[in-house]
Amino acid sequence: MRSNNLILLKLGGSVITFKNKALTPNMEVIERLAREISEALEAQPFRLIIVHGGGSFGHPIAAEYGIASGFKEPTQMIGFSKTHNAMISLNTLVVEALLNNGLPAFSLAPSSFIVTKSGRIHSLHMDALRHAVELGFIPVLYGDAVLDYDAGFTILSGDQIVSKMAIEFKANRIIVGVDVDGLYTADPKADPNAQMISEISIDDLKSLMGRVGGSRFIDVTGGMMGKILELTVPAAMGIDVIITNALKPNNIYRALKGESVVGTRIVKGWR
Ligand code: IP8
Repeated sequence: MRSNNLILLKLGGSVITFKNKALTPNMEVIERLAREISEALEAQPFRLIIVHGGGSFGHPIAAEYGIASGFKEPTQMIGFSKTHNAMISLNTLVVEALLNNGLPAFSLAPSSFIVTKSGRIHSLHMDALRHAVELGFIPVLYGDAVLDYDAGFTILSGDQIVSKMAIEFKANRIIVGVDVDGLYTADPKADPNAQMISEISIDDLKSLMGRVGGSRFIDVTGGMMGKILELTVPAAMGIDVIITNALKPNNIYRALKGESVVGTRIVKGWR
């Protein structure tokens, strides 16, 4: 039963930053997306949790210090803190853009309420987040450097957070904003014959898995493949999942309003 009318919106790091330029936000896109979110909420109220990725803020620093593969030596600790801090900087830009559009955006650091075990969310304290959503805030979370029971620390992807939150809240819909039109039969940036898939079942997704490819730029959490893997769990529970190009104006606005957009829907059914 879904009565909370909640949408999980993931804004990919490749959308809100220039992935090939260290620590460079794409302010034009961040501001446009904030406007689209505000206009969609004005047209039709719904509850919303936003989760954004790391792009050129989180990933290069995490890679430099080997944060995703866990604690090996004390020299990494400064890298853990720098990664987390870079994510706070990016998060501040996203939150500010939302605030400037009159939206009650509320930043919550995943590393302060989540501890992972071997990279998977293990201990999760949802009280503040639940309360914030109930009151009508728009929590803005992000992929983060987190503490891990087995590895000491690791990188928790925004995609794992989105999936987990969608399951916890029994969300109506997950919208994943990326820098391509949707899922392709091969990596569209490398293969000109790659074809966009508008709807795919979980079973077909699994067979496609090996062909989708990672990311051209440093992506310590697995690029498009990692994203898909995470999304199969909520999709299997019947949560609507749509992957669309957030670099193209109005896709996020339309998807938030439940209108059809160019993109890939992941459906529960088997063919
Ligand atoms: O970009 C990872 O989140 P993602 C964030 O959603 C960091 O995979 C800190 C690298």
